[in-house]
Amino acid sequence: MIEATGGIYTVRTGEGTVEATVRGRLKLSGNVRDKVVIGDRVGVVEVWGGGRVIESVEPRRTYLARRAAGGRVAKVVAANLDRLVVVASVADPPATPGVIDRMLVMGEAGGMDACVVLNKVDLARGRAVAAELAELYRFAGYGVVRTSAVTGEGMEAFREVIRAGSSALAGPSGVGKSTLLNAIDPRLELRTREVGRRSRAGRHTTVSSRLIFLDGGGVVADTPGFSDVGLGDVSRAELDHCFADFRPFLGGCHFNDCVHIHEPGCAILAAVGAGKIRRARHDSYGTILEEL
Ligand SMILES: Nc1nc2c(ncn2[C@@H]2O[C@H](COP(=O)(O)OP(=O)(O)OP(=O)(O)O)[C@@H](O)[C@H]2O)c(=O)[nH]1
Ligand SMILES: [Mg+2]
Ligand SMILES: [Zn+2]
Repeated sequence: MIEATGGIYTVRTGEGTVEATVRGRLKLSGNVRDKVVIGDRVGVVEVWGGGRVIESVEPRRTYLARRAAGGRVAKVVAANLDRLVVVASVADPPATPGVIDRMLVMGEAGGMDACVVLNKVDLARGRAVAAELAELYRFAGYGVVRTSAVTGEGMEAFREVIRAGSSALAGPSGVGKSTLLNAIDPRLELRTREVGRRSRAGRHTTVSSRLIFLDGGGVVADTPGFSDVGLGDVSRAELDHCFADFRPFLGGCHFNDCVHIHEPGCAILAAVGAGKIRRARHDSYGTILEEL
């Protein structure tokens, strides 16, 4: 399913795209709990009198789940995407590791590959800030691309990331997600913020969800509401697995149920002490753990 607007679902089939509705009870399987989202593999049947109905949803290989601001339950907004591209800007607004880390967790929790794009390196001190952040995330094991949609720096590398398979872009409002996508496929004409204009918090221009098939290859999910980084359905017990740099050390703790905050014999704390895990990453882990 590639687009959902007001109860009408667009589905890609062997013979092109068709529109369908969901009526009655959906046959759900595996990890699919409630509804059909973009990226879902669905079964469509023709019904008497014409028209098509989605009747089943296949288990999801990956999912992107988020929680609305103040909401309690996580909502899956896209399925079966290969990667989450975490976009941050080095200034205007300035990136913070805390925000980047939360989004990386969001990607890891849903089984997606995660990588980091540091945009707006053209701004003052931009290259220095980007170099520091790039070092931090490469050390943690993530791919990092540094870009400027203004000068074109890094755009070829960004295109390479997007060209393979399917991606979702996540990142605070104003970091340049739409601008970056427009730069690699001008046909898209995604709305971007006008210069000098502040976005009003809580307002999103995108109301429908869709998968965009890019000119140069690659598929990108366009989903509303990604300026908010409420984590999805990550459990306390799985949080440590969502930090790529923790994984080599997991299982080495003295206590089986170690949460890696102050337990004796903790392999994660030992790795932090030995400089194998950066303290900033462990700080983010602690902050997120407290919230879950
Ligand atoms: N200096 C500079 N400005 C940029 C760059 N990329 C984007 N911008 C500007 O940043 C502002 C926000 O860009 P958008 O693409 O609308 O940001 P977004 O991430 O899509 O924001 P939301 O849709 O609100 O989530 C716009 O004014 C862009 O022109 C860049 O590389 N350098
Ligand atoms: Mg945008
Ligand atoms: Zn531990």
